[in-house]
Order: sequence, then C-alpha cells, then structure tokens
Amino acid sequence: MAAKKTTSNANHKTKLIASLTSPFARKVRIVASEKRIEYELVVDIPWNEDTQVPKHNPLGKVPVWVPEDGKALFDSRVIVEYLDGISPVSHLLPKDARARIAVKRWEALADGLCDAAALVFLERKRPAKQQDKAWIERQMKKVTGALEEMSEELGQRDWCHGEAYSLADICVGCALGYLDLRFKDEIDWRRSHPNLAELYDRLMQRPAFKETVPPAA
Ligand SMILES: N[C@@H](CCC(=O)N[C@@H](CS)C(=O)NCC(=O)O)C(=O)O
Repeated sequence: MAAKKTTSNANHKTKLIASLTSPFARKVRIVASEKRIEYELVVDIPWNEDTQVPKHNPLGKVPVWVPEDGKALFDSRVIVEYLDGISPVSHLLPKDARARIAVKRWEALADGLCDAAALVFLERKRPAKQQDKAWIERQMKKVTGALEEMSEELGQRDWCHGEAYSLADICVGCALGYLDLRFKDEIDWRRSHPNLAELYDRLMQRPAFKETVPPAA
C-alpha cells in the first residue's frame, strides 16, 4: 500500500510520516497534540515494498517529521525535542539540565523496551524453524527488566518525573500501549506492576493518548 494521507490536517505543509502501530510514532503524535502543533499525518508502513520512507530517512524507519521549510527530522527523540522547543504550549522537557537528563533517561528506558519488543515481534514472524529462541529470550529479558525498572522508579507517585506530566510519562505510556498491541496474552504488565496500570489509566484520560491507541493489527 502506498503512503496514505489522513487526518483533518490534510494538505498541511508540515508532514509526519508514520505507521499507526509504531510506539515511536505514537510518542511524536502525542507530543504534537499536547503542544497543539499542526501537521499532516502521512501513513506509510516501512516494511511495504512501495514505502516512501527511505526518501526522507536513509535508515528507512518511522517516524519522520518533514517540516515545511527544512530537513526531514528523525528519530523520535530528535523530533520530540524539536517539537517541545518550537511551541511554548505545555513544556514536556524540563529546562534544567539534570531534570532534562532524568526525563531523557525515562525515554531511553521506554524506547529500549519498544526496540526489544519489536525485535521479538519480528523474529516471531519468521518461519518457526528459522527463529532463534535464545535471541527471543535475550530480548524478552530486556522487556521484563525495563518494566521492573519503570515500576520501581515510579513507585507510588502519579508521574514518572517530579510532580507533573512530562515526556517521561508519554514514552512509558507508548511502551505499555505497544505491549498491549503485540503481547496482550503473554505479558500481563497490569497484574505484575499495578502502579504502571494506574499510570496508564491516568494517561488514557488525555485526548492525545485516547486518539492514538494503535489499531489492532
Ligand atoms: N529509534 C527510532 C526507532 C524507530 C523504529 O524502530 N521504527 C520502526 C517502526 S516501530 C521502523 O520503522 N522499522 C522499520 C525498519 O527497521 O526497517 C525512533 O525512536 O524513531
């Protein structure tokens, strides 16, 4: 399927190239929504033969942010930092250097979970005989380890960093949502980590989260 243009912002000059199931793309969509930044969503699955993604990102990955008047931006970490800087609406990354790094550590943890989970998902798509069980196990350890770290760090607080909603919560929420999409019957993170379940429920009250739940594949 060729890239498909969607959303009410069709024909907006700034574009976000994304798939609807990518947790990294969901992160960018949520940040843009919280920051009230308009763009046109161009849905493109980077695994499809006719994907246009490599024309914008030599790494062939989504999300890619294509500003009206500048170079295409990737990856999601660069894009969200850029978006947070260009609009004064609801700051999602602290200005203070130490606090900023603490939030970015959360981002690295949540993104790392998604990287490992996606590798397992892809490995399992290969013919059964070609699948590497040890590789899958190695990646699954990263997923469970990241969940444990997130849960421990969050403790009984409402938000991942400090007293307020930030990019840290967005990244964790996207990682948890991705586990729901790809590992629903296998990883019961709500039961093993009830504080993450409470956080996710809190996040899902926000329109930006509700509107970007990945469609069941
Ligand atoms: N670190 C990147 C990860 C992006 C990523 O892995 N995207 C996946 C979709 S979830 C992709 O486009 N994969 C295609 C490929 O690896 O060729 C980011 O944060 O944007």
